[in-house]
Amino acid sequence: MFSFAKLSLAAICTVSLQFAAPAVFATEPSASSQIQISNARVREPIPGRMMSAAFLTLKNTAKHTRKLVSVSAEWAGLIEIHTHLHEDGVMKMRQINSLEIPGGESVVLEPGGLHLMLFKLQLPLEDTLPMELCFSNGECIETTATLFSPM
Ligand SMILES: [Cu+2]
Repeated sequence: MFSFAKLSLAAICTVSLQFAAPAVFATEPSASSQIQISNARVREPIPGRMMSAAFLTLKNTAKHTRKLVSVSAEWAGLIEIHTHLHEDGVMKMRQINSLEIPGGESVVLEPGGLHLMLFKLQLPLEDTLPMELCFSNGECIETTATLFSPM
C-alpha cells in the first residue's frame, strides 16, 4: 500500500511540473543530460531464482570523468555493479565499488562483461522496470529498463 501511494504522488508531481514550466524543460538542458543512458534491459530470471542481471550503455557527454556509484530499484532488494575477470583461467564475477565513464566516452554493460547484478527480485517482474543510477557528484538519473528473455 505504501509504495502505491508513493507512486501516485510521484505521478501527480510529474504532471504538475510539466504544466507549470514547459519552457524550462524545452530550452535548458539539465545537468543530467551529460549522462545518457540507453539500451537498458533486465534479463528475465531463471524460474525460481530471485537474481538476474541488467545491461545498459552509459554515455558521458561532459568533459570530465563521471563515476557511477550506486543503482537502486523498487523491484530489487540489492543491485551491485559487477565485472568479469579471468582468474587462473576461469571467468569470475567481481563486485566493483564504482564505474568510471571518461569524458566524451561510452561504457557498455553487456553479457560477459560489466553488468548490474540484481538480487532479491520481487517476482514476477513487470515488462518495464524503472531504476535509478547515482553518481559520485550526487546526481541521480532515472531510467527504465525492459525485460528480455535470454532465449
Ligand atoms: Cu554479477
